[in-house]
Amino acid sequence: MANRWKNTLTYRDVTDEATFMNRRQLLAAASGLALGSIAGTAQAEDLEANSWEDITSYNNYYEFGTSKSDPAKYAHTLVTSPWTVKIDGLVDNPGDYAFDDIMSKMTVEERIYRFRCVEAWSMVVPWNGFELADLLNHAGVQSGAKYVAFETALRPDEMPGVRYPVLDWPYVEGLRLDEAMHPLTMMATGIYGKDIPNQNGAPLRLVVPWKYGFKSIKSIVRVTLTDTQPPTSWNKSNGREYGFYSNVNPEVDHPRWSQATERPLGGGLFASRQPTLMFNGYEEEVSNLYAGMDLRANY
Ligand SMILES: Nc1nc2c(c(=O)[nH]1)N[C@H]1C(S)=C(S)[C@@H](COP(=O)(O)O)O[C@H]1N2
Ligand SMILES: [Mo]
Repeated sequence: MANRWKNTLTYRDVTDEATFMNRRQLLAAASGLALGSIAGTAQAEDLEANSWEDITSYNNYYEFGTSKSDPAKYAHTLVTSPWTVKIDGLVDNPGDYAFDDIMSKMTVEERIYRFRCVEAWSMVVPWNGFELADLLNHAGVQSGAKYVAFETALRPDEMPGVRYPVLDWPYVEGLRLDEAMHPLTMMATGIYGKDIPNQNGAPLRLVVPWKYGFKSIKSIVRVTLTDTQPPTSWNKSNGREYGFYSNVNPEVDHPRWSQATERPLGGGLFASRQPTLMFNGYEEEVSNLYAGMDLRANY
């Protein structure tokens, strides 16, 4: 079923948050379908998205500082246009891809996903973007490729946070090829039908909804297909606490805190915590990727 993951709404249908909600309700009523429609379990619950304000004012983007309010304050200095993504390694068509050219070839759709940070807060985001698989297929993945490595821009003049050695810059991440090709895995370029704000990773960032948020690397300038597992920033920084896989798992605690529950953003100071779901609620879609794997050893 080729279209199972596609939503009928694109960012072009959406002008603002209010219209978005109305369109969504209208279309749901008209089609008799729940329009979280994209991702199986998400659809069943008809997820309620967090507000634009929540999503764009409480961020992790350490290149702009380590407090949650820093990215919204400082990320405006990042120049995101023009933007080029180098795609290299084990691909048929390596090269420097202009962001605008990528966008002209990709199908932008909307995906309402749960997003769970390893720090145990969570939100629901209506992303706009395209499937990473489409971009990788466009570049032509060679048969020897087993992993995909990602790299964030490193621009000291535009990123005040990289003066501090909090992480080994540039921020890097990686996925196994089958994870990268999974239809839930997307490159996000918008939120609520608007261009993705700098603090959320403009002009394009990865979104892997069943993994802890730090896997979803922002402002990507390089995508490399490799045959070996690539290094990842948080694993390099503290390998005991942050593994390569980092699948959301309520049964495997972080060494310093429980992962069994989470604090939904926007609920206010006294909002109750909610239980964290296996693979962040995407178990049905992704558990087959890890069949037979010890998820405690491969944290
Ligand atoms: N380049 C880069 N990407 C990053 C981070 C970062 O510090 N730098 N933080 C990660 C973490 S820990 C999380 S939870 C998410 C936060 O995304 P958001 O700010 O859009 O909610 O981005 C991830 N991607
Ligand atoms: Mo995070």
